[in-house]
Amino acid sequence: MSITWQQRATQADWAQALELIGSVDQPLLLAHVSPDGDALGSAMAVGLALKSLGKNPIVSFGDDPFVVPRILQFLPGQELLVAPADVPQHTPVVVTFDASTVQRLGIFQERAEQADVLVAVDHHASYSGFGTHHLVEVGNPATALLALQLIDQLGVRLDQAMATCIYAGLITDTGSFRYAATTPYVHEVAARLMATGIEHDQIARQLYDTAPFGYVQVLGAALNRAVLEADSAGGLGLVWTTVSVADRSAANLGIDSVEAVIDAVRVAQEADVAVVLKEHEDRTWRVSMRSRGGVDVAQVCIALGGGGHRLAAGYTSALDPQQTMQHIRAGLAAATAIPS
Ligand SMILES: [Mn+2]
Repeated sequence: MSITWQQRATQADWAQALELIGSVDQPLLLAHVSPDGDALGSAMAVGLALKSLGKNPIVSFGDDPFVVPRILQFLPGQELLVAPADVPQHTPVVVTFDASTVQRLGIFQERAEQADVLVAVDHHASYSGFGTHHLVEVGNPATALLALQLIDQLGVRLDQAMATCIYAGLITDTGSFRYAATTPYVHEVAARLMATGIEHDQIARQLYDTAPFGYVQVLGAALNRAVLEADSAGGLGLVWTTVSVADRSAANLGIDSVEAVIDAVRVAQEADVAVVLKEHEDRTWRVSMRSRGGVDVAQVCIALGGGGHRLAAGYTSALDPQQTMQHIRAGLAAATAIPS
């Protein structure tokens, strides 16, 4: 069973959120753990906008150790980042970006649960409803588009730095304008962002086309041991592989550096569903799941404690890869079963 957030942010929701964010000098802007371009780009863009209004926003995310993923270190606004341990004890207004559940805030979870004002900005079908205020639009292609709306409503003139952050979010969540989420509006926004003078080619290169040689080797090993199960997922097919801590440590790669392995695995045309299990240093496995459209993988991942979108979802498994794959096969079989 999937949970769907039914409300769409109203004009009153926007007005109230703007007033609350505008009422403090130091709003705390949080991306989800292991932030991607959409989460950190959104938080950073809004941070830069608030900074331009003379405020002192803090941008953070609940990872320990606190390391900005390599591919996002080029984003403007890094000076706004504060490690969780150094974030002031009391920040009356917290805004979260691209987090569908409070668990996705990592070590900020408790603080978020206790916040007097927590504005959640999100677009996931699996958004849980957490927070005191919600700027949530399920089906919106990217949280970055909601962040842009926030910047516009704050009355801030969009500059190149903010536009770079928004663009990073937009291409992350639309697969560089390839996914079904890419609407005419997405292209209109992209044109507006480009008109600020952003270096869109460099942004794409940083996000997708730059990695240490060690990554090439880890990718090769992961692809080499990929398994195709044509009968899984109700006969729609499953392709899966693993990336262990041992793989990564040999190449000195953080877990954020192997996010793109799934994009190479999912090209196998015999499989509707692609899965990559990535071992974390804490010995749990981060599961990434993609579908070509035959299976709602958000439903499968939500049932296993995670979240995401219909065609891209994930969860964390405490089991070993063999047991994890058994659960995934069962989940996929249930998701593709034809009701009798
Ligand atoms: Mn997103």
